[in-house]
Amino acid sequence: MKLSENDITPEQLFKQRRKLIALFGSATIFPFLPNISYADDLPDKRTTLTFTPQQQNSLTLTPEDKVIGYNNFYEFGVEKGSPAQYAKNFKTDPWRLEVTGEVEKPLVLDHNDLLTKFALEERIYRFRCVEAWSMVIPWIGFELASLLKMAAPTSRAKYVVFETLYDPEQMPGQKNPFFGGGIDYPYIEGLTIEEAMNPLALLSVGLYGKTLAPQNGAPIRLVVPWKYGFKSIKSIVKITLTEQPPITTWMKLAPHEYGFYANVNPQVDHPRWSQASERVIGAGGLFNITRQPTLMFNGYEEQVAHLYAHLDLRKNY
Ligand SMILES: Nc1nc2c(c(=O)[nH]1)N[C@H]1C(S)=C(S)[C@@H](COP(=O)(O)O)O[C@H]1N2
Ligand SMILES: [Mo]
Repeated sequence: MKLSENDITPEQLFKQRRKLIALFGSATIFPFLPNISYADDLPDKRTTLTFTPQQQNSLTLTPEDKVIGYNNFYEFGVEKGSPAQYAKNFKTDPWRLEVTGEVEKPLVLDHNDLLTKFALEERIYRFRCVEAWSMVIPWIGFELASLLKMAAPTSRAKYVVFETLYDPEQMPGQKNPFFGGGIDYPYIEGLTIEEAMNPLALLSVGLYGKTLAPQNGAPIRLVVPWKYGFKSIKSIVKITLTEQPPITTWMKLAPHEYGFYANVNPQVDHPRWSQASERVIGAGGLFNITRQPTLMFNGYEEQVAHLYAHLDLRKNY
């Protein structure tokens, strides 16, 4: 993964400038511009969701235009602005999500099921990318455990494996290995069954009150707030319960840099950079350089530390 110190891409800056130029009729009065929403440049197919809102907590939400404009979704290119641009026409309805493997009751959900089969609730979570930046996102979704229980895991189910859609015609990064960051697609992620059953593990179908934009992983993606962002796999088509551990995408690409667990841990650095602190996206004004200390398990230690009590987190990174 690339580590970028720039929150705003030249293309985004260009769009912001273009807007103000249109507004004020001069290119010279704003040589450099602060963060201004450009999200309304995008055709927007998102619809409003009905959900139980979360009680206000002390976290400051990342502005919506950052959440939908600064993305990692390598199927649509490796630059932070690429997913919003290249996923614009990504077809997410109809959709088919299959739950299979070590389950008593395999099941298939269609697009409508994703939004109606489970009561939707809001979860305001910290989100920490392994590249050392962070956001706070008001997700909407339901607990992964609810879906897994519906499928009735067998006693042999030890892992839960997730797979993103494979469709090179729609995903330019799958068609062209240079555009897609050299990843062997489809994108695969996994959790232990204990992790998957933890109440914090969320299947998200929306954020900021609306269905997901394609660049955020529409129509359904995983959110595991105590782990690095790459575990939170997008646009899921298949969930397989297995006895054996999966070989996940980033592990396969660079095993000494990205492990299976990928728990947020300020004490275990990435081989190429420190994980002790993080850049807060959307904060810090003009140059967006606000940093804050990274928290153990991204601030969710109380809820998840017991899952790893017997593990050496330096070895099991
Ligand atoms: N299929 C797929 N899922 C993915 C990725 C990806 O490239 N492909 N990137 C991951 C990474 S590295 C991060 S940080 C998050 C970003 O989620 P966001 O763009 O919604 O903030 O998605 C994760 N899920
Ligand atoms: Mo990430």
